[in-house]
Amino acid sequence: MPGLVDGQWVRGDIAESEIHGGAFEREPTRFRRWITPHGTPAPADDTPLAAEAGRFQLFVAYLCPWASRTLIARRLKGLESLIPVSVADAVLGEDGWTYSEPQDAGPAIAPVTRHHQLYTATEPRYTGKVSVPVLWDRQAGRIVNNESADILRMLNTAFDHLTGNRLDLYPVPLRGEIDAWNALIYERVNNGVYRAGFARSQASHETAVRALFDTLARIERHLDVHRYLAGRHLTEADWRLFVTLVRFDVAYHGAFKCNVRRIEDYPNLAAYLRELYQWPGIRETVNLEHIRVGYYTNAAINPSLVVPLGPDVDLDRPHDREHLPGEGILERPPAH
Ligand SMILES: N[C@@H](CCC(=O)N[C@@H](CS)C(=O)NCC(=O)O)C(=O)O
Repeated sequence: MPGLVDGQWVRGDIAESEIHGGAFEREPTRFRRWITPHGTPAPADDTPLAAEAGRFQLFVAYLCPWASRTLIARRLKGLESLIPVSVADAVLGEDGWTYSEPQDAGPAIAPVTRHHQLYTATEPRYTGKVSVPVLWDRQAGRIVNNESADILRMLNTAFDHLTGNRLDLYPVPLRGEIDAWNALIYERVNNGVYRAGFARSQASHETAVRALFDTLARIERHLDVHRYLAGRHLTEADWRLFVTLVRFDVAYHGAFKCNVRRIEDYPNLAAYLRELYQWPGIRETVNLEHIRVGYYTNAAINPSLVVPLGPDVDLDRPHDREHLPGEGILERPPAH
């Protein structure tokens, strides 16, 4: 594991339970409840909850690309004062994700120092992986959802009536393109680096690495003539790609052996990465030190736990992407 078995914490190799025949296969996510603007009149366990300021809390780790995309949505959608956030310590250790400062998680449970406490509070006999991000219901003392793709979608719309923010990361006219990019990028890039890094057989590693670099080459060509993945507008697909790109040279290139090329070696991808990093509010969601330390202290892939000092990356250099037409994030028309 490590993880919970029948509500008890069990130590072990990270990702061990997700290795099958030498290949890494991500465990499906378990808590998938939704928040919508008004919920449902008589909430049962599987019906949507109503959006409310201060009721929900995000638990994240800066290492984690999946958590990172929820932090980005929280920032872009202006939800910082409505959804408090708790950030785990940099290192995923024997106790899983931990919080050296006890985190207030609402009146229903005692302050949390171990991330798995959120899981057992929700389901006392929970068995499975204990992951970030978690979207937590402070009032009920339960996990709402621990699937970052769902959380991203919820934050895009559920709180708009409270914030007045109408930015749309998943606009209807672009959904076909966004879905196609998401499918390709999830499989070969976001999860591709994990399949490369956690592979226990040469063949699984090579398959993942080839698919990863073929896809990066394809995106590099696309970005030569398009400002963003879906063209002129920044969408969810870009932010889902960004979270892997920003970790790539610092962590995946070395720790996950994805070392055919660096992102820095692709002119368009490197410039695009800088543009997204420099987008207002985004660099504050990225902690390169946590990323470097976090990946290299994973004993399953780096038993010495020695953390390299480099590489130096400078994401603040000019991005020079203004020559391509781009209109930023689309706004949803005001509701009538
Ligand atoms: N499906 C989840 C995956 C989250 C995930 O795998 N998080 C990793 C960190 S990047 C984690 O917490 N792993 C804990 C472990 O493997 O024990 C999502 O996208 O939200």
